Amino acid sequence: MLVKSFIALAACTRFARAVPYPHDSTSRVLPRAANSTTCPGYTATNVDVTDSGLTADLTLAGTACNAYSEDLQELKLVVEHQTDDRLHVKIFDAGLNMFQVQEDVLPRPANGKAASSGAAVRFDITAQPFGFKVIRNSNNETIFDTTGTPLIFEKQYVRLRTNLPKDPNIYGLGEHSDSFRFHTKGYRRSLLNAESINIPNNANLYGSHPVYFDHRGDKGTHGVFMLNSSPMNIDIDQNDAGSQYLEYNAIGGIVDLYFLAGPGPADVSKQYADVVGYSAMYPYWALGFHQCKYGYWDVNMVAEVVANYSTAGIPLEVMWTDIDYMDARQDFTLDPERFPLTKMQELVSTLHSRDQRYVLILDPGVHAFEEVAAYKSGHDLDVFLKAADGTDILGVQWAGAVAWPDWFHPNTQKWWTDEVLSFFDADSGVNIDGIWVDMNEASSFCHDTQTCNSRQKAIDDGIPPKPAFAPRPNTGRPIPGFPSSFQPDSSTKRDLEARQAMGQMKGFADREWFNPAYTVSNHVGGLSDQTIPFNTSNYDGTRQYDTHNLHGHMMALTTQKSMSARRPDVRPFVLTRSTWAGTGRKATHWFGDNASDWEHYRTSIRQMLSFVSMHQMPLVGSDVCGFNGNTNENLCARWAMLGAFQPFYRNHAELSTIQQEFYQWASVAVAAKKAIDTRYKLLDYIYTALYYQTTTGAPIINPLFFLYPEDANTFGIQEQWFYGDALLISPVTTDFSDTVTYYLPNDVFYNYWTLEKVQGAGTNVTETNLTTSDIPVHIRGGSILPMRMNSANTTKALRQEDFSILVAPGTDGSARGRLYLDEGEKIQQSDVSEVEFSFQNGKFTASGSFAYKGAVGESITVAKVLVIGQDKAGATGTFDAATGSVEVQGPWKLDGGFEFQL
Ligand code: MIG
Repeated sequence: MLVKSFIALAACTRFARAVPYPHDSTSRVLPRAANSTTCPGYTATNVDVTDSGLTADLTLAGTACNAYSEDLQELKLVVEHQTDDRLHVKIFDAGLNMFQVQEDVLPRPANGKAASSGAAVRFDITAQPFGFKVIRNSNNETIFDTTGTPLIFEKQYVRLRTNLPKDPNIYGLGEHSDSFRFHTKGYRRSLLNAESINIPNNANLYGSHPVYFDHRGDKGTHGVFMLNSSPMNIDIDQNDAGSQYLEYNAIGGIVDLYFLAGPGPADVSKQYADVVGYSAMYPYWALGFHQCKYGYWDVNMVAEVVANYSTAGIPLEVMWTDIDYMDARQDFTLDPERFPLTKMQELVSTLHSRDQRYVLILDPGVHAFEEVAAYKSGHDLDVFLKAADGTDILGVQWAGAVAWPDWFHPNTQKWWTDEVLSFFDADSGVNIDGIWVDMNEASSFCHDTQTCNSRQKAIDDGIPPKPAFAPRPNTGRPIPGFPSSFQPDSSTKRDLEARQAMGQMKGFADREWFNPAYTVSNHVGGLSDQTIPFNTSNYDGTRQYDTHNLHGHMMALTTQKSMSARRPDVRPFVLTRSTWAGTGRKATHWFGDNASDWEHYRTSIRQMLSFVSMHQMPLVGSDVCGFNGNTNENLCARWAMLGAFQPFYRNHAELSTIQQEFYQWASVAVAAKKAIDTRYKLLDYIYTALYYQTTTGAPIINPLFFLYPEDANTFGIQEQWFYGDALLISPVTTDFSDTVTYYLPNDVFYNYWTLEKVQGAGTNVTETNLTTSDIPVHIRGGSILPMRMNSANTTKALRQEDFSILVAPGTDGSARGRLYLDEGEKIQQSDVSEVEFSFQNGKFTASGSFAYKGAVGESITVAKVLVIGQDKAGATGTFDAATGSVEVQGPWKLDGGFEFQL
């Protein structure tokens, strides 16, 4: 036990060293290839215009420049007005050799074949040199323009540049820790999923989301999604003449663009969801408060934390355990001394009896030794990534030398599900409620993947070796680095499939896998450092070179299905570190290993804004109070408040830090109680917002410009946000400060805490004397908030509380809101309610559908309606001059509509 702790500490010290993270302000000179300036571009011929798009052939227009590899001679262009608001532009090689993202990864949206004549945008082609513009029809605004810079389309390099207007407002392109709105000079976003200790600025982080939002105020907002998973640099810069551009530089894949016409920011969110998928709906309990720490040494300590929360009177909904529970950090095992099965079962049944939940972690790497059961079963089903000689590709994770699941192998789902089913069996295993998948970039402790000997590295790290399997016989994989004709002679089905797959969008077989001439900036080192080697073939004939960024996404999707197999009726809860476009369909995400400091407290806001509103991942958040390094009372109290207004609310810390549960400091406990109390009273409001994000794409977190798209002052705001669309959150954002200066748009607001009416003037407002349990929250005029009368210890108990409806009239005296009610956990909801509240000319109305009747003990009763912003009593209700509100007493049961005139 001691030995294990020591290893862990040693390993973590190595990772947790203080890394300075410069502020994201300096612009760099982005490297360019000298010979890319001489590239000939393409000529479009056979342009065939149809009612809803066009097709054309593109031919290299001169001598190949071979800037970074061979120019491809013949390309195809397909342009489709898939809907009135979505234009699809695809440029790919006529030979179909370049990699295209598999349908399993991202099922393509249907082409609705909208008529070009009615579409929001038009496509203007220039044949020679080939280029195109996308123009918004309503105002002739050019939203994308590749003319003037030749397309480069090479085996290992694809470049496409669009001209942009001056000072563009560009956002998205996660995952990053940079400013929410991007710098426009010398700014690079690198999309290459990687281990990212202390989430550095100006760097590639854990996930890749190649979509950006371009907001042009009253000229509209549009989105551009590049459906390409290859590592890429996206450069936002100005040329020597000062003209602004955005440029894709990918090391593979094709140009596969979806233009989302908006015209409002939330319209783009919806249109993006139409392409990558709408978020899954999550259980009601997932919105509760979560506690985790790396370094809860044994099951007793875990139980103690749960007990301490209850003693402190701080509601804890979900308890987590990190890799500590595993036997020598191996997936699907329990440490027999520290986390024995019987005790784990007691822990879980106790949690469940108290209506609390439990989540455990899994890593992708499986300890590659014969006596490791999950390795043996995976080996039997042949699910691990293999080298050409049939041996496992190894890496090093916490367990030691690990084999990597091939998420593209047809047996992998079954194997993983079987492991999940048996290990987490409700009776004979650990009956968890959710799974957390980590390290799935994939992150390997081997630095140089070409030279590192994983088994030796594990030994060097102090992890005892176990006897290995003999290598498997060659199963006929394509051999990386050789032409596709040079393949092992084998008659296995697998080989046939792999060979048939060659030349069908699987990527060229003969490429420079490790050091291509054009490379993508990677903060951990070379292109393929600290991960699975890029020359590794997947079962379907694709390579890690192209699918690296999909590893975490595929692990999350696979795990979600496994969770579904355990409890087929309920919504699975999977938290994943690595993500790609559309991961939100199935999983939630946290922003990884931040540091316990103010910079990362602020960063959490920017990351949330991008992920929720632009990447369709609503249930996200940062490690509250910070992960690496010791937090402190002031920061942790403020973060407890901050996190309560972010979607996923989990306190988590690293192994070597002090404990930072909210009960550790008196002021933090006070803040946390208030934060959770407030969050829970608003839980149905945010659950409703979540439901609508899953059905309409409208984000549950709104950047200010989403609601005030014509107010230029809002475009760069990154330390305030709307929780839902009605609550403006403006936290203190600096160390030991009791003051915050925030922006109030020109609109009616109400102080959430005092109900006082505040007329925003499109100016900054300063609030002082804010204790660590104070956070400025304003209700946006025009909103109706469904709230619970009281908070509770668990979300289950919360559902027994009556509702209280808060009406906050806007400038014109009216307001609207909604309430979605369902059973909270089931996938198939037979009876749901969608209640619409409105307030107009003094008349309050609740209408809509009312099928949800509530489980035994639950309340669906509205006890009262409070109308704020009033200066006198009405015919109904009681006027309170101090708060300027009229309270109208119910009760009204939400099994039907009701109304009253104030
Ligand atoms: O190398 O499982 O981001 O949340 O506590 C560190 C241990 C591995 C990284 C995750 C972090 C987790 C930790 N993991």
